Amino acid sequence: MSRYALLLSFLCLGCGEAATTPDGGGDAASEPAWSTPALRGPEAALEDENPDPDVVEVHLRAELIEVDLGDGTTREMLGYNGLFPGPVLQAEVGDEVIVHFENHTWDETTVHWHGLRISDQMDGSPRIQEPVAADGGTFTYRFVVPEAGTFWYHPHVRTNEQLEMGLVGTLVVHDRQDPVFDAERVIALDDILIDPSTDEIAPFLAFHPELVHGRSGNVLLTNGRVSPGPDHEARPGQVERWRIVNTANARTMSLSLTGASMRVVGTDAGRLAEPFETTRLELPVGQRYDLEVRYDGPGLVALQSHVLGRDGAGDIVEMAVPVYVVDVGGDAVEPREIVWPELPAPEPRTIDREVEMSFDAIDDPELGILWRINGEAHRTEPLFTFGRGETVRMTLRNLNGQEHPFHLHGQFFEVVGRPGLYDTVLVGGSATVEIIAHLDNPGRWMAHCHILEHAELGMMSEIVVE
Ligand SMILES: [Cu+2]
Repeated sequence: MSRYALLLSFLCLGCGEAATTPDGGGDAASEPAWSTPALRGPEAALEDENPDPDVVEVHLRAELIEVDLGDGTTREMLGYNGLFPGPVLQAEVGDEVIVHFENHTWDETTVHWHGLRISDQMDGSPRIQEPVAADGGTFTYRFVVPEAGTFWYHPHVRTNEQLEMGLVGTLVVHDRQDPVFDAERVIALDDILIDPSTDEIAPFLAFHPELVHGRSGNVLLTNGRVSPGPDHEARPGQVERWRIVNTANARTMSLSLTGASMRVVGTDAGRLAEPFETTRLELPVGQRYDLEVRYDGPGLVALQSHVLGRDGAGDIVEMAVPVYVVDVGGDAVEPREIVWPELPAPEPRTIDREVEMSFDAIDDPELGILWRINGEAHRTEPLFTFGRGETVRMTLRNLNGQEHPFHLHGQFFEVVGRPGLYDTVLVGGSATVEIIAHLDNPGRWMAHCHILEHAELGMMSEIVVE
């Protein structure tokens, strides 16, 4: 099936069904008492079992679950603690987090804490951690969360399958210094590929386009549900913080907001020193943005995803599909300024070393399509070894036309020409992107494409920070 046919069927799925999407949060009694208002988003119901205020201790269980994506069909998927997406794990900067993980699926797995600069022993890399055995294996993850921001968690074994099947969750690290908003919302954007002939999740790596472009779903999901209606509410004058995560296998989300003004206040590594306004956000898989959304007046506010589809005349056009809708109404509240505390100026860094990574593919006569970094697929030896604290300019060269969201575990980097720090950056087709990595966290760190099919087919490497 062509990409456009897939999108067409997604559009039909999205508009034909009357989806009801519960707001996840909102029940004040079930939510932890954070300094910020209760988080509204996918099932913010992960109970902290430890009375120590500086320790967050939880149980996380990967298991087979029945899921209604909001299209009226129940499918067998995987979930954490019975949920797809999994529960929001919340902590504060400096907290110790203890996760008692149990694997009740049929496949071995790990949990990777995407974006956290923690020990490589706790990073979920199957090159370091023996994967947790199927059918009852356990592992305790234990780490201190070093900085505030919007992060997420997912497996790192057969990730293209396990994540698409439902093993994904978000992780919010709060900072008590941050201003208080009228609400915080976690918005996890995803897509899923449903085989129209079976109405089940389509087989993996079975079709050529999936090997080449990664797996593009035919159903857009927001917090695990299709086509959410205006089932979130707010009042004119209110200001909210939206934490947006792209958890798809491959699809870069192109986003806009109608009915309200937004400014970007945070990137992968947490808040920005200088927030900026924009009308369109490109959000590759793996990456996050924090938005400050201000409701200037009553009406519907919609976060829209721009996708290609066919119009009534059969022409391919870009369509803006609402993926998160807030109904703003009722009495207006007094407009107010959101004041962020001053961020300390970052230490100036000088570049210690320059390296290059090139991305390409070959069609191997025996193995088929292989995606490569510096001419090698499935590299097992470290690509580079650096000293702790080094600042390294990495030139990421894409030698083919398909895009690659490059992700480096355990570190943050600057993207030249852009504000903020990141752990994931989109390298467009035949494009070159320069990043300046701050290699402050020692360990062996995976460096790979976050299009999960590309990673599975070889675009996976490792660097060492001594
Ligand atoms: Cu890629």
